Amino acid sequence: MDALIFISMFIIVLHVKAQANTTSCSPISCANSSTFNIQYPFTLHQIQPQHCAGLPDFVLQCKQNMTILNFPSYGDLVIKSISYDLQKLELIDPKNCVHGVFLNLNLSNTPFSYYYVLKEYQYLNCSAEISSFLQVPCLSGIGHHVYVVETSFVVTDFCNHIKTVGIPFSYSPFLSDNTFGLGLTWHLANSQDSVTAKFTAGLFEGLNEIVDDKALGCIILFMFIVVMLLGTMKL
Ligand SMILES: *[C@@H]1O[C@H](CO)[C@@H](O)[C@H](O)[C@H]1NC(C)=O
Ligand SMILES: *[C@@H]1O[C@H](CO)[C@@H](O)[C@H](O)[C@H]1NC(C)=O
Ligand SMILES: *[C@@H]1O[C@H](CO)[C@@H](O)[C@H](O)[C@H]1NC(C)=O
Ligand SMILES: *[C@@H]1O[C@H](CO)[C@@H](O)[C@H](O)[C@H]1NC(C)=O
Ligand SMILES: CC(=O)N[C@H]1CO[C@H](CO)[C@@H](O)[C@@H]1O
Repeated sequence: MDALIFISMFIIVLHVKAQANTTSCSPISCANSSTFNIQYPFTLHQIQPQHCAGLPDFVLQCKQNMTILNFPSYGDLVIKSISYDLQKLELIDPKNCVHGVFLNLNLSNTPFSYYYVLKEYQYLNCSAEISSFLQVPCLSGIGHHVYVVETSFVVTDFCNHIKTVGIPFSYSPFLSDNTFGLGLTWHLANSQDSVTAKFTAGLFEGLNEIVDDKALGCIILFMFIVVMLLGTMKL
């Protein structure tokens, strides 16, 4: 019974502490001009206090006032907007090569997927130009020409098939516009998508903090002694 009282008081203290600290977890952004806030499940690397728990796959960075999401399979992408209602991210490729993103970005071990419906296309690397298609300028160079063609296209002798990938929207030359189609959505595991998960995350952060929080340690020790004393007085 006394243990129960002690544990309840302990949890109440933690809860109060966690709540006191939520003020410093208010949404923030990388630039004053930014039109969106960074909030759960996203979190800002090294800027927000540690206890402002986001999820590991959702850690963003600020670089030159830009909000950056890094993908190991591709590198940095710039976030243009986040819609928390639609669970939609609009991204821009800082290398200005959206086809490089479609070709290399591997979302399979991430909580992200393309927001738009995908259609498969093949990427070809050709040693000569194909006059009937527009090459992808950012992937082509002297002596090699990269094309995005329908999967039904029969690969000619002077072309290598690089990869067949699903890309958002129907292919059009306008895709060389680096903002087009780079929309992602995210999926949380059920356990991450609840108020309890957020509270539990906060609680664990709280527990970590207690280790270096002498004042709180004293309060808990005091509570413990009081509970013990109450216990002995009853005897
Ligand atoms: C953003 O605005 C706040 C006050 O409005 C100011 O204190 C801060 O320095 C600004 N930050 C930048 C990066 O301009
Ligand atoms: C970031 O924004 C602030 C004002 O909002 C500006 O003074 C500063 O030059 C910007 N930095 C970069 C790297 O663009
Ligand atoms: C993406 O990565 C996973 C493993 O991380 C791999 O199994 C899969 O083949 C990759 N997909 C592509 C299209 O490279
Ligand atoms: C296309 O081929 C050239 C040379 O054959 C190579 O340097 C280049 O990296 C290839 N591009 C892609 C996207 O595979
Ligand atoms: C009011 C309060 O408890 N603030 C604390 C929030 O957390 C930081 C550590 O991340 C403490 O330093 C503050 O004292």
